[in-house]
Formats: sequence, structure tokens, C-alpha cells
Amino acid sequence: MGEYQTILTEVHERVGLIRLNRPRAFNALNAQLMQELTDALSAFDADPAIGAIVITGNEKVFAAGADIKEMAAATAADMLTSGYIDLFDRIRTVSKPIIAAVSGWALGGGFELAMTCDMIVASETAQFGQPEINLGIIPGAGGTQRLTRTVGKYLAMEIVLNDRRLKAEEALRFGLVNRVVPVERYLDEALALAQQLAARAPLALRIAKEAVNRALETSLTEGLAYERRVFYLLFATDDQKEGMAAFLEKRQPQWQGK
Ligand code: DAK
Repeated sequence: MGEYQTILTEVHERVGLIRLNRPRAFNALNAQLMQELTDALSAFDADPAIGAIVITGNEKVFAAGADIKEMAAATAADMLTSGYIDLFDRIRTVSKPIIAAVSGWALGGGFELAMTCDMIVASETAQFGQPEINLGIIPGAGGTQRLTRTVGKYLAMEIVLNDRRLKAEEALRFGLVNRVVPVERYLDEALALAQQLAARAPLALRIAKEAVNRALETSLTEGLAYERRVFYLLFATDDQKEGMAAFLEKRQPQWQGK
């Protein structure tokens, strides 16, 4: 790590922090940035010293979407074969919790990136939108799907078809963000939340993330059957024995991730 040009990475105790860093292009998500972002996510995911990950931009912008300059002259075949969307899909395979810390604009692919994360901490200045309709396209990295599953059909229609923007407080009201905090605190708040997650039993955390995500992918019957299977699986871990012993002995558990 450390060789990236479009992102910055830092480690804060057990949390990996990734800062999107193309400030002059409003953190537009060009192919290089998406590649570096997914590489950094994979590296943190593979690092046993890291328990959770935060993705952020700067106070003014999280990300203003895919890079319009890069896409403007592309053909359908270029878009299909570019591998760009595969990078978005790779984010879904990260097993550790990812928090988006959003301040300022999260537009288009930037909003889709935030929605790909597991939790969103917003600053009071955060603004979310899918303005692709203004460019003669539609969202292509989950914006019509994740957004609709979260806010429902009618609001999603307005956001996707008519570029309705949501301010932070509205996003909170519609269940799109976990919390809204003053701009000077949003990153600290996201890091503190990530530290809490990183201190939890690693295998249970990983399986909990998978199980909640499964709810969005499947029927209730299938989802409940899946939950039961992975619930039983956790009784094969040392951490389950340790967690329950610690409770009974009135002490803090020492998680091994085994
Ligand atoms: N791409 C490239 N450059 C951008 C950009 C973007 N998305 N957004 C901003 N910039 C650049 C501007 O061109 C400008 O650069 P210079 O002219 O100074 O060189 C600089 O950032 C500052 O922008 P503004 O001058 O416009 O600043 P303002 O404060 O006036 O406005 C803004 C800020 C964020 C409201 C505005 O820049 C804006 O509306 N930006 C575009 C937002 C947008 O339309 N986003 C959606 C992009 S389309 C795919 C799946 C998904 C996608 C692609 C492919 N596959 C399945 C393959 C995703 C598509 C999108 O996200």
C-alpha cells in the first residue's frame, strides 16, 4: 500500500481508512480510482489486523459520480468490455463491514458507491442524487435497484427519473443513512463506529453481514433457512464458546476469530 495515486489509505488502530482523492475532479470515479479503491479494499479485507473499513471523500464532496470525461465518447461495446462495473461488483465481495463517511456531494456512481457500503454516516452538508438522466443515461451501478429497495418505488422514481436530490436529514428520514452529524465530526463518528465493529467477534461479524445482505437477495423462506444454517455454524467456533463463557463469568470476551 502507499503507491496509490487517486486514493489515500490510513490505518487507525483496527480500522482501514480509504480517502477518495481526486479533489480537482470532485473525486470523479475514473477507472484508475475504482481499480485502486478495490485493490485497497481487498488488501484491508485480507489483513487480519483490520476489522472494519471506512471510505470517505473530503468535506465538500464524497464523489460526483463516474468520470464523465472518460465516458463521453465511449461506445456501448466500450462500456460493456471496460470491466468498470466488475470493480463495483468486487466491493460486494468484501467480508468486513464497510462504512461510507459522506460529506457534500454523493452523486451518480458516488451515491451508488455509498449504497454499496454497509452503513452510511453523513455530515449535515451531504447531498445524495442520481443525476444520470441529465446526461441521457440511467444509473448503472445499482442506483435503480439498491435505492428502490431502500426508499421504495415512488421516491426512487422521483430521484432516478427527475433528479430529485436528498439532503442529509431527508436521507436519514428515508432510511438511506445511519446518522447525520456536524461536518467537523462526520469522519470521527464513522471511525468510532468502525472501531466498535472492529472490536467484535470477527467470524460472527462476517456472517452477520452476509446474512443481512442475503435478506435483499432472496425470499423470506430461503433467507430464514440460510440464517438458521449460519447460526448453527457459529456454534462450531471458539468465539461462540468464549463469548458465552465470558458472559457467564462476567468478564469481557477475548475474540480469536476462530
Ligand atoms: N466527471 C468528471 N468531472 C467532473 C465530474 C464528473 N462526474 N463532476 C465534476 N467534475 C469536474 C468538473 O468538470 C470540474 O472540472 P474543471 O471544469 O474544473 O476541469 C470540477 O469537477 C468542478 O465541477 P463544477 O465546476 O461543475 O463544480 P460545481 O461546484 O459547479 O458543481 C457538481 C459540482 C458536483 C454539482 C457538478 O460538478 C456536477 O453536477 N457534476 C456531475 C454529477 C453527475 O452528473 N454525476 C453522474 C455521473 S454519471 C457504469 C455504471 C455506473 C456509472 C458508469 C458506468 N457501468 C455499468 C459501466 C456511473 C455513471 C455516473 O455516475
